[in-house]
Amino acid sequence: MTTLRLVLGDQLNAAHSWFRTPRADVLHVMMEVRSETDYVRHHAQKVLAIFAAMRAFATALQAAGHRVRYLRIGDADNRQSFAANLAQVAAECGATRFERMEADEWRVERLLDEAAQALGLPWEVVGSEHFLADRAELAQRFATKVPRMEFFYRDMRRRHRILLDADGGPVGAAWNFDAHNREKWPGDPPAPDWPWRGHDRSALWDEIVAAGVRTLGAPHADALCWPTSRREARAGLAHFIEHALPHFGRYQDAMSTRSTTLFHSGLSFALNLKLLHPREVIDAAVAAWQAGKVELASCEGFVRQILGWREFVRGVYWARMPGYATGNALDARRPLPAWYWSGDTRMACLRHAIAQSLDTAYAHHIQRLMVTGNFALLAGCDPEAVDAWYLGIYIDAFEWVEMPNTRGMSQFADGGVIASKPYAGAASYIGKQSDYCKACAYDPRRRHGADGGKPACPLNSLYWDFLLRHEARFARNPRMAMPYKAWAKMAPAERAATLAQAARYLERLDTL
Ligand code: FAD
Ligand code: DLZ
Ligand code: SF4
Repeated sequence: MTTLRLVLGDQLNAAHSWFRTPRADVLHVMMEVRSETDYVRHHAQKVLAIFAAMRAFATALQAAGHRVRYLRIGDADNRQSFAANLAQVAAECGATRFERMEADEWRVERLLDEAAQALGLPWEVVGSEHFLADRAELAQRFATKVPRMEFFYRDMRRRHRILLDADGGPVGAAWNFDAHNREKWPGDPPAPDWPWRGHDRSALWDEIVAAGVRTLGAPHADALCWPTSRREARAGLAHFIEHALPHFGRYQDAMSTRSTTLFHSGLSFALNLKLLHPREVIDAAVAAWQAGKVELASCEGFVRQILGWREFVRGVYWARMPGYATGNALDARRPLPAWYWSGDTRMACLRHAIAQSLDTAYAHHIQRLMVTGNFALLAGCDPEAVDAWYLGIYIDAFEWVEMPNTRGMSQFADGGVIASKPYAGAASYIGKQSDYCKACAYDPRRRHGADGGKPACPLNSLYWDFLLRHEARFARNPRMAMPYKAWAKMAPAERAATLAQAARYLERLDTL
């Protein structure tokens, strides 16, 4: 009697009840497969880090006495898909039963159901024992109406008794300290060092290349590297709590050419692979506040991301898939400009955010939302292409979290399920939050023309063009009242010149 248990590349949860006691009648199977490396073009560092983490996890399981069958990407007997390898390994070991954890992606969930049926064995799906909200319950709660994240988050605080006072209200008498979290970073305090360094992955990279996997971006970054074991992830968490969390809240929305990561944690990869549990991350932040090491605004701002946004987008994903994947509420049809794959644009903000993403597989939230996402939104780029770009390029990109953030929050392609208004911004926003505009070939103050100096920042005219294109949808949204009023007050000649400028830029997006 042998039970075959599948462990996916993003299911590296050593604390899962499966791994409590080694069992001679259980064989765990893990596999590096072309079907997963190729369904979208991933960043080289993402493939490297996932495979390295999977290998380290398999080794740790074996050392703890568990039986593991591990298929490497270059193994001659690797049939390069979950279904084909499962059939092969089941036959090899005479499996009498198949078990797997819930997959986080809808696509993988469907194909594993089919694979299990094809095996013809009794089978069971168990939870991944990772998230704080129950997926089925959320899917039901969100099926007809998705609440605003804020209300979901308050509910999560109450349910999990996080940052509550003795009466069950929020500590500090407020649920939200966002108003404290919008500062530009002047360069001081200095951003802390990155906690992870120095993996030589060249041998693994050779294997990946020899197997024919096609990737994007740089395979090795001097600047950043990613945690591939629980030990490294824990060390990174401790480093973040001590060195970055004290300033996290204040500079959460800041962007700078002088620091890639500022005061962000870089923990999304470890969290999404399940090397870290969200509760332990939240508890570490709360403990730092309780010990007086960080202000409440920083602690709450960080907890909100994990207890709020991360769990919320997962709920939206599972409640709304598969339809969510085809949403295009703003009917955006343009291809993504070619420079999204090279960073070769004269717009300093986009050049910096894209070059950094290609180099490190990382950009922090505001870069993703208000630089690369904002441009694609304003220019009306097809959410299909935008999704594929985000899913490929970022180290932490798995569809359950990438898609609601991209299609929903950033591109408004879900028609407002996640965001109550589009995250659209012009140069004034970028200038307020970053030092990008100083080094730009474009003039952030101009809406159109050049007058012998720098040409007008493309975001300025594209911003108004976007608002006008979607006036019927957004003009009555109270959160959008200000810009529409400002447009109404603008002189007719100024409006015409702005829209004409936008049209000229839209005709040559690839050359901006
Ligand atoms: P920190 O700023 O240190 O935040 C702490 C943690 O909070 C993160 O590690 C992450 O787990 C969580 N978190 C923060 N914001 C969000 C959010 N909006 N949704 C879910 N979790 C959040 N996050 C991913 O994990 N994978 C993605 O593929 C992804 N794609 C995104 C695409 C777009 C267009 C946008 C706007 C955001 C996306 N995010 C994604 C959310 C967020 O940008 C990243 O989680 C964050 O930048 C990761 O860096 P960090 O660990 O340093 O985050
Ligand atoms: C993203 C990814 C990649 C690139 N490669 C593998 C792999 O070879 N084997 C594997 O088990 N998982 C991989 N993953 C993660 C999966 O594609 C998938 O995204 C998640 O398991 C579903 O949440
Ligand atoms: Fe970006 Fe415009 Fe500023 Fe240049 S001027 S960095 S394009 S916002």
